[in-house]
Amino acid sequence: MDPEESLIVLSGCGTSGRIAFLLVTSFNEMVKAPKQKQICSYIIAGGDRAMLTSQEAPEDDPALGARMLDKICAGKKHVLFVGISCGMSAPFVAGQLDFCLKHLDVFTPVLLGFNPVHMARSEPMQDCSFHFKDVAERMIAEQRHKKAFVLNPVLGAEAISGSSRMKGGSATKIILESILLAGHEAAFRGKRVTPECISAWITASEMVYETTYSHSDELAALIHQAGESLQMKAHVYYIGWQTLGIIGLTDASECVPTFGADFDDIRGFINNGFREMKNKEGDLSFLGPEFVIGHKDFVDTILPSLSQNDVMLFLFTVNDDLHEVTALADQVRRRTSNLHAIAHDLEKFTIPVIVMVSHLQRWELSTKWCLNAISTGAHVLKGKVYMNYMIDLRVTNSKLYRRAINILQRFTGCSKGECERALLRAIYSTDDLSEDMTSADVWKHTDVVVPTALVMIQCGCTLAEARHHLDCHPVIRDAVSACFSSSKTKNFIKPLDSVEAEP
Ligand code: F1P
Repeated sequence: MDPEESLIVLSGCGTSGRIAFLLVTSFNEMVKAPKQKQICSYIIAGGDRAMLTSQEAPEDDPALGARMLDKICAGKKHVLFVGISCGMSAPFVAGQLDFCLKHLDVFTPVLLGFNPVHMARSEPMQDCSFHFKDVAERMIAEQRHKKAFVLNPVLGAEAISGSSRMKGGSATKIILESILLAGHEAAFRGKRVTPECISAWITASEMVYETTYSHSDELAALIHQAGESLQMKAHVYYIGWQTLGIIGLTDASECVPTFGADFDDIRGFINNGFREMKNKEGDLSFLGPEFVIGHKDFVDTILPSLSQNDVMLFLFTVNDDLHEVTALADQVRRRTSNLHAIAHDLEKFTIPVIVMVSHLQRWELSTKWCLNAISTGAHVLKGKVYMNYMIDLRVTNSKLYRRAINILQRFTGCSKGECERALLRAIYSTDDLSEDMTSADVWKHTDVVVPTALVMIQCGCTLAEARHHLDCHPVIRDAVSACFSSSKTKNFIKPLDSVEAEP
């Protein structure tokens, strides 16, 4: 493969884009040769800032996806494009696949998702004559001629979890890593890659899974600690090294749109900050506090005010500079004893005869699973989840808007129209919706709109009453539960001036 003429591009939105970035970074590191152009590149909707903050509006724009792909492939003769959309739904990715299908002389498109094609999203897309399902079906048609490929094992828990960060990120990583590593073995080491090699990698991931969850007692203790911290309005800090630092940053940043968390409830830091990330756009720290990510930044800005209630979690492996790890741990210990570590060593993962698989990739996967469990469990303990639904999600694009309406319908049994109206009332902060308050511009909203709408519908109350009810119950789950139990008697919300504060 000549990097002057050829390129592999992995692209996705949100979690899928972050996994694309992680895979590309590791792969380029593995194959890097002096003065050689990189073989692999990533695209994330919203650009590099989307790696640390949720930038979900660009996901809705198929033309933007196509333009970004066209730009990074300029001058290339052969491009393997992998569009990742776990729910087979992101318009940004659909636009890219459509672009590839129109230029099959250059592009070999691959769609990776975890839905059957007949369940791909069929909602109209912004300024576009086709929808995601159309594109997926065209991909299937081209697959017959081996011009395109659809990888869609049906697994994961999007429908249950309401969030793709726990749905497809790990499977995306396992599948694409296997493909990239197989390609590497074949192209650079002259090895014959058999289906057995590939399934050995999948089996290896299963063993990582078993090893990780064999520590469920320790994990439960960490979840408990992190939950207590969040309930006390304290913080959880992940201090990671190398790609484990990226895993920490990713997990932390996803708590904001998934659980309605503040950006500093759970925060990640990585050694050497953006230099270690090696992202295309370089140092983004000028964008604001969410983008301040180096260990040194942690020491300068957080450590001086660290309290015993904050949980510190170090993420490292035997390959990291253990003197550096110890030195930082000593500094932290002077302020708190609430210090924990997920540390990987070789003994723990002795998986026989799988040549293709590097230890680091297994450690990344294991760390991802641990952190997903810790941050999710902590938010459950904080009351951000009601009957397994992450109801305090941010409504920041069309998919999440639909998801919010579905959640409202599920809990209230009301019609789609009623639920949409309540959501719009919460979004526009009004009880009187005007004709032109369509859904066109609603995604920018970030307040607790779903719980507010839920309370309004269930209790037949005004916006102000619903907000007051939520203010009286700082724990979202309690607010919603109270609403459901009291609404059996309907008028549970007293007039505003007679409501007493919660004890
Ligand atoms: C992409 C994504 C998710 C995010 C949210 C919005 O999903 O950005 O990562 O959590 O659900 O969509 P997908 O295209 O991979 O299904």
